Amino acid sequence: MNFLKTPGTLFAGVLLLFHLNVLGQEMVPLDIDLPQPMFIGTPQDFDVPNLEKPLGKPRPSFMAPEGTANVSLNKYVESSDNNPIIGKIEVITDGDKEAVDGSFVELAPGKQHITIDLEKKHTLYAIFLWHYHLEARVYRDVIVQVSDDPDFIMGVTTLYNNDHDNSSGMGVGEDLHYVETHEGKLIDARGVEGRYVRFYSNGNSYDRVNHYIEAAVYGKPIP
Ligand SMILES: [Ca+2]
Ligand SMILES: [Ca+2]
Repeated sequence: MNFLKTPGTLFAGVLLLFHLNVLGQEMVPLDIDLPQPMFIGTPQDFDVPNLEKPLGKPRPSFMAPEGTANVSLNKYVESSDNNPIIGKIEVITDGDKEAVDGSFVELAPGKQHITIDLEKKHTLYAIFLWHYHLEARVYRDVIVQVSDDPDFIMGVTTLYNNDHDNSSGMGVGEDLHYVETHEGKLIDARGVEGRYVRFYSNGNSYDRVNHYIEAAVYGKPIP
């Protein structure tokens, strides 16, 4: 019997490769609870360059090492706007991702940032981000960084940057603009290590203010 011609054996082999990464850690699907969708479909009629095409189906599960968890839940968040227009900074890590009144914080117009303190250094695998999904919007200059420095001067890794024209002055980003949906934005954290995660934005396709419903950082503490 020829092994390679047995579909079952081939399938098992592919599955095994899929579940083991190069370090031999078992990889498992990172399934997260999604909030209620507030609109159907993903409109694309935005006057925004480099806009990501909608997938047209639910996002596939993200694979992460076994034991990866939401390490930002209820962690302290600092903001460049200490006196939000609407809501409280704490909603960003309270676990509630629904797009309803009271579940979001609205920050001042222009470039603003928030920083989550994970309290210790972690290995990070994925970040899920919901700015606002009550209606379809595109947030501008979304930049996500990780560092051990609370001031983000030393040792900064940029995981995402869609500021294609450098209007936020942090360097040109090659990542795509995207329409906010209930699925949130998934950012691959690529196993980067750090204690602080910072998120920038610079207004959105509807107005100049900035919103956050939830930011969930998935990783493992470094022993
Ligand atoms: Ca929340
Ligand atoms: Ca820009």
